[in-house]
Amino acid sequence: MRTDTGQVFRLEDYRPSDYLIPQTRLTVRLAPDATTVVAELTIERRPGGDAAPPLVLDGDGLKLKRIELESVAQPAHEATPERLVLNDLPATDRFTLILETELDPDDNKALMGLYRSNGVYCTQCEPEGFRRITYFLDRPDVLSVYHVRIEAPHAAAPLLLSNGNPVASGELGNGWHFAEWHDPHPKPSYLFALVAGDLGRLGDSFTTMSGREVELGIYVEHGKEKLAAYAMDALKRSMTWDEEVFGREYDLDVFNIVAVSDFNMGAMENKGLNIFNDKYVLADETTATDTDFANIEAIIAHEYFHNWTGNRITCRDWFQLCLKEGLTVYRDHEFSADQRSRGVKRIAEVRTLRALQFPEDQGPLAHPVRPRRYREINNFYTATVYEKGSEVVRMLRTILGAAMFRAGMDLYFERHDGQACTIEDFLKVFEDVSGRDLSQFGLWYNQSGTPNLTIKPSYEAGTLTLEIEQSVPPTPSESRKRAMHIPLAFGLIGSDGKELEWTEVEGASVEDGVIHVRKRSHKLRFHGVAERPILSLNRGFSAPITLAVEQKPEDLIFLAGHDSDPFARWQAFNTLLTDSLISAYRCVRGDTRLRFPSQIAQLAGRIAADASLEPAYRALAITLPSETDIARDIGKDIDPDAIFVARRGLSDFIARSNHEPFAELYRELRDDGPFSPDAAGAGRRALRNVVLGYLARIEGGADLAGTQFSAATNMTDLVAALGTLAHDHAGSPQAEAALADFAARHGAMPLAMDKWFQIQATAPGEQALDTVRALMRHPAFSADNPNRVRALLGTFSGGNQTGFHRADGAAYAFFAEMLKDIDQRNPQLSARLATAFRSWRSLEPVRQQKARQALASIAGASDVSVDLRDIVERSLA
Ligand code: 0A1
Ligand code: ZN
Repeated sequence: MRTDTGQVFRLEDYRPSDYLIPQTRLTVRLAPDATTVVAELTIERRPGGDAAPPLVLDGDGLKLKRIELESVAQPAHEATPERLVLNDLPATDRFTLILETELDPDDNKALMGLYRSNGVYCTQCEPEGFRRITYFLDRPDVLSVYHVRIEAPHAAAPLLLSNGNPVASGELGNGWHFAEWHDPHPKPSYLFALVAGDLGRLGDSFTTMSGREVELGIYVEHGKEKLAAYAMDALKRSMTWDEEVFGREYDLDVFNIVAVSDFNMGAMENKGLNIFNDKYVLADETTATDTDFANIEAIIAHEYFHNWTGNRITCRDWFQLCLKEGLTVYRDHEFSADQRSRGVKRIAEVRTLRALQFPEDQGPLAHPVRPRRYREINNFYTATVYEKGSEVVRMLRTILGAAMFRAGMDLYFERHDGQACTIEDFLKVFEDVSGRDLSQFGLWYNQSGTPNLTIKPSYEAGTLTLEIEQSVPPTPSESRKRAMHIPLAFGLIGSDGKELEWTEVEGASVEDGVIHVRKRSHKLRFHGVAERPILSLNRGFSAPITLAVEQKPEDLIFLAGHDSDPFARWQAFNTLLTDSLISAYRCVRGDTRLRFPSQIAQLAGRIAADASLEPAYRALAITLPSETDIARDIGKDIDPDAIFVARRGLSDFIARSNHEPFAELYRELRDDGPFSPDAAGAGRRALRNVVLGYLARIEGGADLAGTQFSAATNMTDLVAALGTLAHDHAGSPQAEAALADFAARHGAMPLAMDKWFQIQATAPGEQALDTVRALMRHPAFSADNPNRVRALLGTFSGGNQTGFHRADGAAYAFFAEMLKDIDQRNPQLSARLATAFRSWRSLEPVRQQKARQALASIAGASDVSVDLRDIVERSLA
């Protein structure tokens, strides 16, 4: 484990490497605890570089067994596990360096570099894992053509895969065999991959737009091939979509995906050989929920889309991570929107952004979409880089319009194919095609914090005035902010629900339904507006900001029923719900009786039953803001127990007020037909299960959920029923029976058991801590497997407000101990889990104090990884 060296990396310190490695030949001889890697590197001096600089290659925990420089064995060198330095280099511009290293894949629990998962050898090299395999210029701007030879015993590893196209294979005697792969596309080391093992295969093929045949393979544990069918279908749809929407064709003869069960993230876009967390490949209706299906579709697409945005055009340095990630998330969002319902997808995206990115931007871990400094790059695979990064690309499209955006993307691919680029390169193509100056817009990449717009409307004699003030709150190391370019999509709605026109506008540029806010304050005047309009603002969530507008409840109710923009319509009702939850919270804290406006319950009932709306939309609309959403909107001095009481109060109120119609709807939505994971089927199940959640709060609810649990023929309905029982009827005979039954049925399927862990870890109340402690001893749990750890500890800390934030601080102390333990083996995992503390300063004082103590206990420990220390120290700063 690497502990802190105190080193900070800064964007302004970037300089190109002195050397290049145009060719890399690897021979990997696999053995569980003694794999040898022979790297034959063709090294060149960078043209125009310094005279004779030393060659300094990166390593991480490496053991050098042999070194040869231009056929000279043992040339003068200095090798440590972290570095290989050669001072005396041949005078020629190009020379060959041969290095042999020895690795212990079985001992690799950090899951970076070469490791074994369930007996399968696999690699993870992004961002800096290649240096755990061989010494290299392990940085994304060093592109190399790879030729890889893998040797392994046939019995243990009949399958030998790497990047590119297969070029040779054969037997070696003694039961060993080999395969060779050649990837003609120069790539950075982080995209290298190797897989070897005994796996089943689901095969297919795809004919590209220019008529080339591509062989597709998805590799999974034997016997699970059928569970990869949905992923394969999603892959083919992604390939077609990228051709149709972005004109991008696949560029190798094969495209392989391998599912492994131990993986730190979702998946990895290695060239021609994507490696996936099996959670995002394996699915059928009995093992996966509708959310799982949607995630699989999105992540398969995301990794595939990286082939152009990430692989063909990569990042110059890791500060530019958003160049590939934000853009690729934008592309996968658009793909899912086209495959499913655009309006519903947008609402779901915004909910995720608010749940994950807003707290980051509003807390101690805030950083710009393109950070300027880091201690540990692994800690910057964040919602800000990914999700806000995607929002920035979306705003660019809003500002330029669809056609200009596409022209810019075309130029990007044409101009930068084969290069390692920066955000400046990306913005420049759009400036060049449009002739616009995007320098103010570029602040979205460089300035952290969630901008806020305060809007004061007034109407008089045909003129609507909007006074708009923008502010960006101070964030760590950025106290003063500049005014941003915020594209605010809007509509003016008349009393008949139709859009109102205006004759003239002054005070800011307004184009195609978008106000371009560029200054700290604007006074906009719309003339010729026939009546006082109802304002629909930030339509489609055109900018990732917070809005403060005083809107009357009647206006919100009107918008919730009439806005033609599905996001704004959803937002209107969500604002009503949030407002009444916050008032209820204040009542709980002030010890006064809870009261809810009856209009809210009526409106919920009306939306739920409105057959003109998609079921998936209705489900989202009547889902109450989560406890974390409410906490975020309250902002400070948070008491999670009071939030829980308030939320439960509103839920009960809506349920009681709509008992009959909800029961009727629940019956109507029963799905008797064959299962389909498509958006329509998923939408119906979503609505029915939200309604179940309400009905479960009324008398007979446990029986209703118990009946659904017994009758369920798919995982979505099964976990919805189990969740309802375990959360709303904890300890009841129905809940106990269902939990036992689920474990008996799914005990052998770890991904299904994750749902069982998750549900119990998120059961509200203080006792959850004891439950989690006990479940850590369950045979299906493993503290080394990231999926298990996230299912139990991740959902407990991130999804159980009353359990994790119990007032005595016991859960914080427990969690800190768990983090220190996990950190010994997997620093990336411990660091990511530790972000659960990121909003600790917004808690009420007693909990704040306990959370600080827990963080301090980690900071004070001596053997903490650089990853975990970085998160903890930034959280405490
Ligand atoms: N590039 C991947 C994300 C990823 C990052 C790091 C990993 O290992 C620690 C794995 C995957 C993506 O965006 O999908
Ligand atoms: Zn990605």
